[in-house]
Amino acid sequence: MDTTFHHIENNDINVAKNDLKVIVIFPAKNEEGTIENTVSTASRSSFNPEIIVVDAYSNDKTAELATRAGATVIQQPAQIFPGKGIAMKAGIREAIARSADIILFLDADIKNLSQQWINNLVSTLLVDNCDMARGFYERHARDAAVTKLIARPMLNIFFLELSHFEQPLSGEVCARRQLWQRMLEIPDSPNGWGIEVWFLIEIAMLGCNIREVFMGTKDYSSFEDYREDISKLSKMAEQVEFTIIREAIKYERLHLQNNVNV
Ligand SMILES: Nc1nc2c(ncn2[C@@H]2O[C@H](COP(=O)(O)OP(=O)(O)O)[C@@H](O)[C@H]2O)c(=O)[nH]1
Ligand SMILES: [Mg+2]
Repeated sequence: MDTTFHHIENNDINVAKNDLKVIVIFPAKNEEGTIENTVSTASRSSFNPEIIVVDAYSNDKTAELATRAGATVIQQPAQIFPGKGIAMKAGIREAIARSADIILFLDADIKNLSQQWINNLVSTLLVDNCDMARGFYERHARDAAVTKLIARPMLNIFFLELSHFEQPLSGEVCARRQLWQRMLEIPDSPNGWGIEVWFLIEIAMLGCNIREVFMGTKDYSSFEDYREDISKLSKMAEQVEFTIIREAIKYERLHLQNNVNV
């Protein structure tokens, strides 16, 4: 067996553990049921990360429980909802101010988060020497409707080179500070649900090397909110769709619609 890979991996990870500052950011809106566990699980991962929770003025105990679990809690800077984009950008600014080398986002509503997720994403960035590592999952047949019916089909039309991504809307994404800093400099980034696919497209258009990492199954509470009523996803669908159209205009991909038989 060739052990070179493992040798390099261990060296890199040891260097990372000692020298690199990893910051994990959780955008969170009313996640009192899961936030304590997600924050404490993440903080126990091998890279000793600092944890930032960007709270959406939750009216439950999210902020209190996150603080108790050891996170720094900041409020997202504007009371605009859905505000996942605002929250992610504010989290990046805060992590840069705290001299993060690597910034990793995780959704706060994951019930089965394990330290391995954080370890896998950060190690992929270091060992594979890629620019972004993204989590992907085995999803329930009725889960991920916006991914399956909006994001992937639209990327397939306008950004064919991104059509292999299983989870273009993954909330579990990891990159170095410099790449996130670059994202903050690009104008007109989305404030809501468009942010994830916007980051993916912008980072890909920079020519970056993006890896998807398999995380197993994801058990999370937002699925319970919409599994009985899929119309709860319509705002997200609208924002993701509009973001991809705007990016298609920006990157002059609109003519590709002619390739679609309707
Ligand atoms: N700060 C902030 N976090 C949000 C907002 N909306 C959702 N979140 C958080 O973003 C993550 C993903 O949201 P979720 O509703 O689970 O989306 P889904 O998993 O894609 O259906 C969760 O941790 C939410 O608590 C918001 O407006 N502001
Ligand atoms: Mg969720």
